[in-house]
Amino acid sequence: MRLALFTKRALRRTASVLVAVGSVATTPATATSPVHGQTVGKALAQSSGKPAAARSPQTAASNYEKREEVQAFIESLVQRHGFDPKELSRTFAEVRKQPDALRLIAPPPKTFKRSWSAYRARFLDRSRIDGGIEFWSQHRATLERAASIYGVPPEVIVAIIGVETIYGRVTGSFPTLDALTTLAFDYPRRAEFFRGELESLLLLARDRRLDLQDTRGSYAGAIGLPQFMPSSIRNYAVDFDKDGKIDLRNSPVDAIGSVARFLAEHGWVPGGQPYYPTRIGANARLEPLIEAGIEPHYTISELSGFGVGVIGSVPDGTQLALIDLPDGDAAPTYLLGARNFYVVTRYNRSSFYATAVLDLAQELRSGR
Ligand SMILES: [Ca+2]
Repeated sequence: MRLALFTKRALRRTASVLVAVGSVATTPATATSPVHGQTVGKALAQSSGKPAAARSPQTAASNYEKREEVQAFIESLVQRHGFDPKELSRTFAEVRKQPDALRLIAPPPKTFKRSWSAYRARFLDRSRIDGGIEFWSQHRATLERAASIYGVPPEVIVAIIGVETIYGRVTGSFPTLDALTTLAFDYPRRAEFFRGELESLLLLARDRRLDLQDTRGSYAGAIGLPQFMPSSIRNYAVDFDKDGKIDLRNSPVDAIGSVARFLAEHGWVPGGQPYYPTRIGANARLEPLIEAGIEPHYTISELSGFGVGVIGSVPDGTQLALIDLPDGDAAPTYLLGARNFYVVTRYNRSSFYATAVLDLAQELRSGR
């Protein structure tokens, strides 16, 4: 499917264009509050290679600055952060609404059945495995430095960057300011979240001289190799190549350090096994465990009271959660998630996502 979404500005500034929109069938659309990785799967919609001239440019600005709620937002930024109101009005006057961002973020129909096996096949493919092994050897020293500082193993850092953007190959071509403004003011369901991210983007532009006109990424505002949202850039990104600026779009070294720091700050336990295979008894009571959520709170002996066991052994005192991975009409897959599984879900709040990242990490480690 071709997308006709190009503004003059977009045509001028980029040779990369939106091309085909892949199936969204396996995306973690039920994620409640994605921090990153909103692009997973859907990011594949954005690749490069077709001439921009083939698009119909949308020339008119969308007059966001005239809308009451945008004026209130500007006023609030002026009050709380001392922005110049005229400058912000000028910024919003340039914004072009992104209808494709609204289309891509829409949840799937209620009848849609999520499929773990389809999702897994998509992210554990040859290009991600081979690309990951190559990325790992290219950046071995950096990955080892990140592992020693933050305690996160190289394969997990590489796998996240692989699932997010195929090692930087697909980082998105939506103008970030336009995408976030569209979602902040034309997608009521998540308005609060996206207004927060828009605020973070404007603060990054002002305080760290991020070029708003030049910043592109996913339809949901995620940026660079690791697809960090603006608030995550402000809170967790690091200048890991020490060139004086944080650049997640062009510096794989900054991306590696930033992913490792993100996981460390969210409680990554060095050396901790992220999940364990489980044995489900014939009379197991799974519903209460699924209801309890994915944050690990049960010991293995508590789980056995529900008819749920582990295959192999688990260190004493390990807290676990039952993770269910629905698979269309087939039987779901279950596993027992420990702390590090939960930490990966802070990157993208989806058990499909976390399991794919961790399984890809395992493939990379054994494939080296
Ligand atoms: Ca840097």
